[in-house]
Amino acid sequence: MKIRHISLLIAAVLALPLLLLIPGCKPKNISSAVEGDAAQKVYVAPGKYDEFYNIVSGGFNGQVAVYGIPSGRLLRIVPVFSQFPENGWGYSEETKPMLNTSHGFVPWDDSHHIALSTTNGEHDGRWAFVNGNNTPRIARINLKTFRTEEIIEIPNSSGNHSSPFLTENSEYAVAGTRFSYPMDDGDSDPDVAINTYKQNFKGTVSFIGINPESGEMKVSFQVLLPGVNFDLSRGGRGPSRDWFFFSCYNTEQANTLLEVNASQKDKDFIMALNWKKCEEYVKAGKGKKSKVRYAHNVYSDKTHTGTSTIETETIVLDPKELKDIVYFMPCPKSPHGCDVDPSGEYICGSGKLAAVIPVFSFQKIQKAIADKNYEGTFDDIPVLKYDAVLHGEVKKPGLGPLHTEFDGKGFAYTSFFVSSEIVKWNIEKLEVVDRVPTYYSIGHLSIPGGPTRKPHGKYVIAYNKITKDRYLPTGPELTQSAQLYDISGDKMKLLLDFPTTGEPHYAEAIPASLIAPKSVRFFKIEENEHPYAAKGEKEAGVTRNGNQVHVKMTSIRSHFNPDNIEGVKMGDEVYFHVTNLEQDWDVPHGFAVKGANNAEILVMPGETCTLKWVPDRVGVFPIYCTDFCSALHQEMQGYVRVSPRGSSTPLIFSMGNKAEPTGAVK
Ligand code: RUQ
Ligand code: CUA
Repeated sequence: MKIRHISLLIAAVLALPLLLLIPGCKPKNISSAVEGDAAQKVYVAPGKYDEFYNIVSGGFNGQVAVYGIPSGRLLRIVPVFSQFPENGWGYSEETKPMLNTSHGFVPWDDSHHIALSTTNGEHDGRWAFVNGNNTPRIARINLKTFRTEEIIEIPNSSGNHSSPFLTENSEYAVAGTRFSYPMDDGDSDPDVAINTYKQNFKGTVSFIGINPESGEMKVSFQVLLPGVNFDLSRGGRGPSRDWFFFSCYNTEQANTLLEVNASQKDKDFIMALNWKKCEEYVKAGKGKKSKVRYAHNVYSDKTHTGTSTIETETIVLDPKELKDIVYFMPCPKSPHGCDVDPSGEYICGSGKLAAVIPVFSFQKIQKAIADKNYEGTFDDIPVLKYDAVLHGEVKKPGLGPLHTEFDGKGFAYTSFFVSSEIVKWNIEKLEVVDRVPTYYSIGHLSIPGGPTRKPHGKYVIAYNKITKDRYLPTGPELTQSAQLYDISGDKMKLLLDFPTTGEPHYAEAIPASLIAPKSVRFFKIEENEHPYAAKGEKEAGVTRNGNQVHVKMTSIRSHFNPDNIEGVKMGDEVYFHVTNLEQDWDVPHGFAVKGANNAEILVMPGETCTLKWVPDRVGVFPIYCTDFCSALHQEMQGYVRVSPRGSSTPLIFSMGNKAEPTGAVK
């Protein structure tokens, strides 16, 4: 009897951790967190549109995903830094140059942060910028087409994490290097011992100028900085619009076991940088030239083709000589997020290991600079006194603060990774007014318009790092997850969980009304300047140039022209330049050929895309359309005959002819 009791007890104790993981044992407040009308608030009836576009980085998938809010429905995946076989991005001849870098072709990356263009600090619905973290790059997506139009590599950088945050009028996107490293431009010798970090490693922040009309980017200038880790950043706005703020960790300047060695000091830094002053110094010729190679890739909507140019020079400013461009402010402890409120007056640092959220005052920063109220210098850069620049601290807000967003009504919302919650607090009074749990371990959070002067408010969306038991299990790898909360009242209310692809880091949501009316429906065929475009079936044809065979092919419901091709030989490279002749919305045609070891392509109306195919054997190979385009989609097919090397089969092509067979002459 006794023994049975003990074994039951042991069984119960052993089961306890498991019990905690099953849905019945979720925290009590989960059921109360979802109110009775939550379903109604996120229900977008069939045929109705969502109120917001939510543009979400894909993390390690190197892409960007677009969801509707409040429904959480996935609308589109925009390939950026990663090849995407679904539509041939990075596989088609036109898009391969977009993934070129000074390291060669890099068809993947890790994208963390979205920045939507602003005018006067408000969303203008023109472009979305996103960073490539690993091989430093910034991409620009045109929100008329939801396509990546430009990718620029960031030279003199290693790990483009604090990027691509924007100035108020999108004059610049910023790119701070996460990893400091020995400079490797033409005038430096980067072959140094790793433990000489303190002497030899440097950081940089780059300012990527954005053309106000076309959006085209260029590396305008860079600022050389002490070797620390630059983590996140925000541009100022309103009174602080000339400034940028960056969180810095590893001010210990450790080069190994950072989890211990970079967690020694009680305070690291937020760096305040005056980009307007930098601009003036560049104009006055105070920059030094750095010889460094980086790729600049631009996709043209006219030629439907990307080109990659290798640039060879940047201009670098040195704050050791230009004394009034950079200041450090002490910030407890290992700060991650660094966020500016809509008024531009308050800057909050989120110290991952801090027990408070410090809020800095822009006015006080200006006064401390004017008064030279320094506590010392760090690598010759002035460090302002903490008390002199502090508006105040939010005490005991939670554990592991990461990022803060704003609702425009005087409240800030901070994500807490360790305590898995969103905490709402009053910016002026620094008082916590509400908190809600997240499931689980929230990273970024986003309020529509949260980083602008005029937040759209209404919702906060949590991007969680751990999903655990929230969805049906799918083996060891689980879906990533976002959660939507209503913030229209005093208290935050959980409305919806929705799964996300890749790992969502930052996201921005924007009212649909700023984008939907401008959305491109198709490309005008008469404006197609692709060199191999066939703007009508009469222009279709096949030509040979040495071992290159160029097929100018058209597609229209429901045939290709030509659809019979003979005279291709082993050793040939065949380029299928497919022009979609349709001039109507939502009628793409696909193209695939058997044995192609790149991808299929998906061609939008009015566009030309090229698939390169090197046949590996003699025979007759089918081609077909991969997008179900009409009732006769299955009939949209053809054949390519491949003959042996040196065969005398003439190069012929046709569509709709019952041509006489041409026998191979061996
Ligand atoms: S980060 S979870 Cu790469 Cu933006 Cu903070
Ligand atoms: Cu064209 Cu199916």
